[in-house]
Amino acid sequence: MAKDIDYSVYLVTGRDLLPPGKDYLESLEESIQGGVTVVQVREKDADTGEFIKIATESKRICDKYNVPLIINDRVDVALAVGADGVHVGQDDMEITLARKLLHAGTVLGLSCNTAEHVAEAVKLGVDYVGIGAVWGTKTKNLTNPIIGVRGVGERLKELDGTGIKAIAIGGIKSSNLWRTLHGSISVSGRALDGVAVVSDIVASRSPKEAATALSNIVRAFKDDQSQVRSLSTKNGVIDKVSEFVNKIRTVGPLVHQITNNVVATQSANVTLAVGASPIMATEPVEMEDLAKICGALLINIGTLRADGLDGPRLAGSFANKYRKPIVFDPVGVGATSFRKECVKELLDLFQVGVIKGNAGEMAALAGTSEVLSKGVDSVGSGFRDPVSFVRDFAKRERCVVVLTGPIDYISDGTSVAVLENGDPLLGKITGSGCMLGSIIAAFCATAMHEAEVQDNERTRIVDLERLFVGAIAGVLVLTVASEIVAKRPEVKGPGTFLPALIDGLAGVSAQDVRSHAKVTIY
Ligand code: 3NM
Ligand code: MG
Repeated sequence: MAKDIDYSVYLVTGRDLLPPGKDYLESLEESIQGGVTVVQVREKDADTGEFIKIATESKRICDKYNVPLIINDRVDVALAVGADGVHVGQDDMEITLARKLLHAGTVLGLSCNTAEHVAEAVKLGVDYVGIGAVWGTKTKNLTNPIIGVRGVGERLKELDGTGIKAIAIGGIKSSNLWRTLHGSISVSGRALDGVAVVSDIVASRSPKEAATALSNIVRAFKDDQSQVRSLSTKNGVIDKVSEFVNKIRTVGPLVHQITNNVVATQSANVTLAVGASPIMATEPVEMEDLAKICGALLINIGTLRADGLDGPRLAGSFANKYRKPIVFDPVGVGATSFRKECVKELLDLFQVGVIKGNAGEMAALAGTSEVLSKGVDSVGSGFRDPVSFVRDFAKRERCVVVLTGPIDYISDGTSVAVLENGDPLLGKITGSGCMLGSIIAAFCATAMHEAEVQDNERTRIVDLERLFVGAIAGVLVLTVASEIVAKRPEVKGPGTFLPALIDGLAGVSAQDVRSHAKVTIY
């Protein structure tokens, strides 16, 4: 039996990346003190004697902290220093031969890029696979394609039913680590066991801090994964929604919104009307301060400019860092390649909690031509099987998905809520979808506030169960309010509907929502 290794923060050494004046062994020791759980000594240019010397010195430090040591590529060096394992690449010694030469119980790891590599690793019975490259990297000349977090998730699925551990490698940093871990969970629910990192630790002047930042995120992620609740019966959901509608005015969550200039004023007004406080800020330098104090972040790309991307980039990264839910509204994403590229970049940079869009936007995001869009509006009636679509898409994106239209579909990847409320006038004013994003963000903030208070602990970065109810609450409050005010005598058309809707949102009660809600949960 191979040794049980904690793969959480897997340091791969890279002496050539050390900052000037930083000693290799000092950097290694500091990184272990920061939370590195396993070390791979990787020497691509050293002669055998030098490699053995470096490995021996490294092992002395690893032993002091009881951290396992793995040697890259060289079975002879591993044997010479008594390493715990060997990591081989696709072009290195065959696993069966390495196994034959090494002592029983030596850990064997294999670099994998393609599905075939993983299938081979399973057949050969390696102890772990290193999947990559996830992101671009300057540390190694990549000969295989970058696979992204979704590619990692597809490789992970191939490991179902095996005991093989998995780490990801390539361009991983604490700034993209939340997204790396979350975005790579396979559709079967398999998550990474850890991440392998070179430059984010080695090139740092303070490798201890760099390793601590990585380690904190991996540990928090693993804690999150171990606690999963569910409350998806219809009554359970409506009870929770009523509770949030009652609670939002007491909580009064601050909702940071980066939205478009067509709707900014009315979005701020509806946020106030439902009982939350809006702050509409776009300046990159204030994003960290805002992430600390706000209860949720809304990012709406409606009038995004190339020179305005730093705001959403930083806001999203800091929202992940401070564990605030992100509601993402990819307005008109199907319309232009600029929008598509922005959305792709942003969704790869941070982990969102809710994605909201109409059928055209969702189809563009999911990469299907089943639904066409014209500008920001969706064409036709939507998807053939919207229930399956939202469930699969939510599962793939690891977040709650809200598909809007005459009927709204919401999923957390497991349950699907079908909501049939709303008045046709909602489709006759501009920005009702954008308002919905703001209201969903306000209710997600309320849901997460409850988590903080009840659990008296760090909230999960994507608490699917709570965000699912938060999203349903947001949709119900807007659509029920629209039904109520559309019947008022002063409402004669879209122009009089908008102010009446703001009044309606300010007055809608938990009882109104309960009595009007047309909800089916699948
Ligand atoms: N192997 P950094 S990427 C050693 O894709 C290595 O197999 C890779 O370095 C692979 O953390 C890589 O600095 C380098 O990006 C990773
Ligand atoms: Mg190699």
